[in-house]
Amino acid sequence: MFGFTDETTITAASGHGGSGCVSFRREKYVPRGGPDGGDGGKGGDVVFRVRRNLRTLAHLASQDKFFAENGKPGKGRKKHGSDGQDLIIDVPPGTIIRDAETREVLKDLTGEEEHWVFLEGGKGGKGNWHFRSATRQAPRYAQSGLPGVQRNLIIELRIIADIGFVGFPNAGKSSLLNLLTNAHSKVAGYPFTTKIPHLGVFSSGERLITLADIPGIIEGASQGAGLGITFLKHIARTSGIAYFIDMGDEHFLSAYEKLVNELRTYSPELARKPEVMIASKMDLPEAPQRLEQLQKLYPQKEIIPLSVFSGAGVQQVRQAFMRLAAS
Ligand SMILES: Nc1nc2c(ncn2[C@@H]2O[C@H](COP(=O)(O)OP(=O)(O)OP(=O)(O)O)[C@@H](O)[C@H]2O)c(=O)[nH]1
Ligand SMILES: [Mg+2]
Repeated sequence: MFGFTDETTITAASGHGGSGCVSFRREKYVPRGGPDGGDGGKGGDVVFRVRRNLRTLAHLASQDKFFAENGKPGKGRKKHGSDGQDLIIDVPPGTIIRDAETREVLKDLTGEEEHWVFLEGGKGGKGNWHFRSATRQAPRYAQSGLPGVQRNLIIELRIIADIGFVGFPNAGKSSLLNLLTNAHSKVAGYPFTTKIPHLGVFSSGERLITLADIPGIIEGASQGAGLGITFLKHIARTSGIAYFIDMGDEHFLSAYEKLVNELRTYSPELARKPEVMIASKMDLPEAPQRLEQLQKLYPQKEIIPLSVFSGAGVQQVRQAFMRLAAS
């Protein structure tokens, strides 16, 4: 999907335990030595590890089997077989692990550097020397290792950001993201320039504020029009929404209502989030008079006039984002 992988299906399995060994001591001058078969090693675990520097699941898309190593069998002279290596799957923050059949959420990995042991490897079997007794001095028996566990999983990414950008295509979302943050989201004077979500971060004192720029939304997006609603899930976990109203667009008065409607159809909760309206491209000649009309229509709403070109309003936008992020 446009080079942005936000869902992939995998099979994960922990390693089997190595089997215990049946062996007897063989030494010169000791013709019938006692049992000395060592234990099998433990199978490797399957571990999920959250990595901050990852932003997508693309690194998992080309592989569908993630199997940890099996434990090695025990050896003579009571030697343990070595444990199987763990299999570590790195994922970005915001990754949700689901059962592939039921879609049940098994884990929501939101934390940074979180380390979650998902499937434990099978225990190694005991070697035959454990089974010696007064009545049985030469046990020809050892335990086999316990099997590992296999699961089919859906790995899903729902980006975690403070503010989600919502607007029609071409409204100036990416331009603002690039201005406020270190991001390089492509900007161009045609619709649907942005095809995949982009994240950017700016700092306000101690706090880092993450902005999510998603592809433009059009009327009917919730029914699949344009790039559809595939990307709305990436702003589901934000503190607030910034609605961009393009003051160069003659339909500026109906834009907000249409955008909220699409969000509401997708998720009522999303449409109820704390919000700010950004009147973009205020440097255009027709903009000041249009802004008055917009303010008249929504007297109770906070509308911030912004021009990325002149820099007017940038400070107010930044402050509004900080406030929303804290809400
Ligand atoms: N006059 C004016 N034009 C602007 C301003 N901000 C952005 N633009 C222009 O508007 C066009 C679209 O900008 P983008 O930032 O790509 O818009 P977008 O909302 O990210 O668009 P999509 O990715 O297609 O949804 C570009 O030609 C920008 O140069 C502004 O403050 N004033
Ligand atoms: Mg864009």
